[in-house]
Amino acid sequence: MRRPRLLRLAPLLLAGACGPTSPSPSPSPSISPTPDACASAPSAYAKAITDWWIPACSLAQNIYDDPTKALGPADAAGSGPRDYTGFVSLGFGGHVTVDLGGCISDLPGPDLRVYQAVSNEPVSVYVSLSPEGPFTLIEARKACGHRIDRVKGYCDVDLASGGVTRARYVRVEDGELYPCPGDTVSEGADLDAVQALGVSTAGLSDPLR
Ligand SMILES: [Ca+2]
Ligand SMILES: [Ca+2]
Repeated sequence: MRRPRLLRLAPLLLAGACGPTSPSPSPSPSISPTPDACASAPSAYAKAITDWWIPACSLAQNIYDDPTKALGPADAAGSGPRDYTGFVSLGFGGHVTVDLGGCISDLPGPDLRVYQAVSNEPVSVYVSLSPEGPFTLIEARKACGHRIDRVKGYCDVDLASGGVTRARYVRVEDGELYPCPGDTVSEGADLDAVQALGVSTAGLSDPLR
């Protein structure tokens, strides 16, 4: 513990040695050893993929393998089995982890909406303040598919279910556990989008970045 403390003091000592004619630097936020995951405001929808994993068996079967389909507002559409658009099939126990771009806080009621397309396949949801985790489970194998239209569906989850007060990274994991290889080209839950419910969508004419 002693060495890091001395290192943090070093810039202050150097600044003091510069003499009165040197412009005094404003306090630097870089004194903190780790960036603040909550420094920026969150987006209403997932804005980046930080991690994903789909088992090789499912990747060999599935034709909806692009994790970036989970970014932005829900847009799943088309018709099955081969002409859907807008989602990623997670495969047997696979997952996609998204970055909201800033932290959300636990508010009364649900805090996240997971858009899961086509049917009512279950999902597990984990959250973290770091892309490397640790991730906290807030929903386990929740049936997910309140219908919006013939393809789009969703379910809501609450940070409080996992005892979490703040989160930035959201991992959505397949909870269907459809055996692989199966008889489908969309094994596992079909992830369309992740929405932070407490964040206004009013500015969405501005792109999500
Ligand atoms: Ca809540
Ligand atoms: Ca989508």
